[in-house]
Amino acid sequence: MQTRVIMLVDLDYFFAQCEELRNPAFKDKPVVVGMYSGRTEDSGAVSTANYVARKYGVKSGVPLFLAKKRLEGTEAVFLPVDYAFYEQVSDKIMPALRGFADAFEQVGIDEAYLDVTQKVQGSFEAAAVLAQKIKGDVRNQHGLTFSVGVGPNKLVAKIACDSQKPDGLTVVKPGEVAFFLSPLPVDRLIGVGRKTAAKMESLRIRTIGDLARFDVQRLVEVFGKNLGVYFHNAASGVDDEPVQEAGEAESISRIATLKENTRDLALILEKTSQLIEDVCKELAERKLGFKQVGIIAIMTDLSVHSRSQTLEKAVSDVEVLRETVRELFEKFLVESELEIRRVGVKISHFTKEEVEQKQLTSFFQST
Ligand code: TTP
Ligand code: MG
Repeated sequence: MQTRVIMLVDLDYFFAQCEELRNPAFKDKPVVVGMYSGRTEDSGAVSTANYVARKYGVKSGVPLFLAKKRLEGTEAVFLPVDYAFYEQVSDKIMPALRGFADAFEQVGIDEAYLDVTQKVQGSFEAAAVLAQKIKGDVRNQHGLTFSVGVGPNKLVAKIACDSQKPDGLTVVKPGEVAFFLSPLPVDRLIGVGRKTAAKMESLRIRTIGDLARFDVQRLVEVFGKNLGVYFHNAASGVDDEPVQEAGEAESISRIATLKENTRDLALILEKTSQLIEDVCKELAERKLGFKQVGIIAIMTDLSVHSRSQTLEKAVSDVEVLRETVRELFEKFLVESELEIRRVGVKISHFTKEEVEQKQLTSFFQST
């Protein structure tokens, strides 16, 4: 199974770039988009600033009065946030990006992950070419620039993107991940904020490489099991989160790591039965029926596989779910060779009516 090719696209100085878009005369001037709190004329903070302004030390979070001071004597333009307009721009760009991906996940007004594995047939060279093409298209058709990171997973793609801005293109191939990550400061990892970084510093962990080499057991002692293991994996560039389509928000799913890597159906079903309980709890709370059942298998090489089955009619029955998950895994084990590391269960294609009907039936049965 081939490794994944994931892109993270992050539009450059987004709010300020949108302002330049509708007013090209701003382009060479410092542009500051501010969130004015309204107490005094200058109270509030910078939402974002273009790269001309950033040269003066003006960026997100800087108090507006300070930004004004730093930009004194320049032709700086200060503007209030016009979120509705930025959303309109975003709503044009995102569908354009989506067209280039096998799977697409928007993660903010100006950011999206693209899984392009199939599109580039697993080739990072082809992905670099594709990224250039997308850049050209978005520039020509929409007049905007973005930075893009390409990596074998979301974590690496994100850090790659942040490493070269604006208008950057950074490709990190699977074999280059350790080399790329290890010199970077630990706070470049999602989840390592100021406090955590300080704690790590006291353990002499400064770079991502330090963190990757640090004894996992001790990390678990200091940060707890979940975080400790997460930090260890993240520092090693390991991340198997799939790029999740927004439409799939209309689904309920749970993923968990198996106690050991395995191909043993009984062990797999033991884990999925816990997941199914969770899924059904949420299903009951939302009073839904489902018509499609899916399974997710993440293998030891971190490749992600999914299989699904559409039912003849919508149900809300836990036994049907159990049985379908069993069948799907039975089939999947025949088709796959590697051991499985994580498993997931997903239901979708919801209906409200079925449940209402069922509730009626059970009402009559119980009276
Ligand atoms: P970012 O993508 O973090 O920043 P950016 O697009 O302005 O700059 P970059 O070139 O580094 O990508 O955030 C997207 C938008 O979110 C940004 O344009 C404005 C808004 N934002 C805030 O309002 N406050 C903040 O503190 C940050 C970080 C962003
Ligand atoms: Mg941005």
